[in-house]
Amino acid sequence: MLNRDQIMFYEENGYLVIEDAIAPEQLDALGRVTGEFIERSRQLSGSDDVYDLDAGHSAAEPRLTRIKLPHLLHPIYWDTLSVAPMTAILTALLSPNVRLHTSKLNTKAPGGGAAVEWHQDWAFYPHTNDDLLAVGLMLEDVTEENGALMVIPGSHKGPVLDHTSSGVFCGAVDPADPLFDLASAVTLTGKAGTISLHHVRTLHGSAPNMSDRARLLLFYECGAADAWPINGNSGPFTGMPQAAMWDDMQKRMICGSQPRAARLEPIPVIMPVPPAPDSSSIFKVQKSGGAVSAFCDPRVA
Ligand SMILES: O=C(O)CCC(=O)C(=O)O
Repeated sequence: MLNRDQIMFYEENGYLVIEDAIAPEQLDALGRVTGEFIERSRQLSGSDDVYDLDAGHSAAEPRLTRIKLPHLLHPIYWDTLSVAPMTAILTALLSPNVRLHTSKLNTKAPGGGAAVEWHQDWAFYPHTNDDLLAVGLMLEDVTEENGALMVIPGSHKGPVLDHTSSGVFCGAVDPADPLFDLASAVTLTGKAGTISLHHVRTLHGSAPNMSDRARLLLFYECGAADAWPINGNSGPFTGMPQAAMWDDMQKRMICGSQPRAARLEPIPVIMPVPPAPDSSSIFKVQKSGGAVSAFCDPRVA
């Protein structure tokens, strides 16, 4: 599925975009199931284990930032990930043994749906090596106007930037950080069915959705299975007893098997502590942690 040039592009730049990555019928089915989940959110007045609500959500006008862990909510989300061509792409970029770290469906609502401030996923969940990435499957067309994902090419080879505000982990970099080079950002747009891939250390963020169309991006965050999470990170295994963690790791295998050996690489690690007051989603971490917005920061021209 991936040719040598695509693999080299990913290794050099820390991201890649692939058009028509899934079959049109699969895309239609995903759209239908996702629409049903959004419909059900009308009954809610607060966020819960499934939905993260955006400001202004109501029964008349559902406004969500996220549907959490979709792979646990409906088989279609796991089935999309665990077959070719996804498996071929993941094994080409990561390892024959690939484990799902987490999934999320970011449903940026029309008319101002929340920005995701610039960050590195690595700042949230460092592992023993950094062969991890996020797949973003576009369920609708993504354009400059509806809050496309943006990345800083090559930043996966650079430092882990400071993700704190007033001494608390806020899950976002300060837009005024001299190590943050916003001018080199690239916007990842595409038709529905396109996927983007970004390395776990690649700096990325996205603006509010100022269009009249939802931006539905289904993220699968995956890694080489010999990348073991470092205790104290904010990943899915936090607080799990050892046996439950081992069991859960098997359930998350997309291809291959879970090795006992951890591969250690000499790479920068900064732990995401002390945690923000609300760690229930990146939106809540950034808000409650006091992140400075790159999208309306008066210090950034
Ligand atoms: O939805 C987006 O635009 C980015 C999401 C993201 O980076 C995250 O949830 O970690």
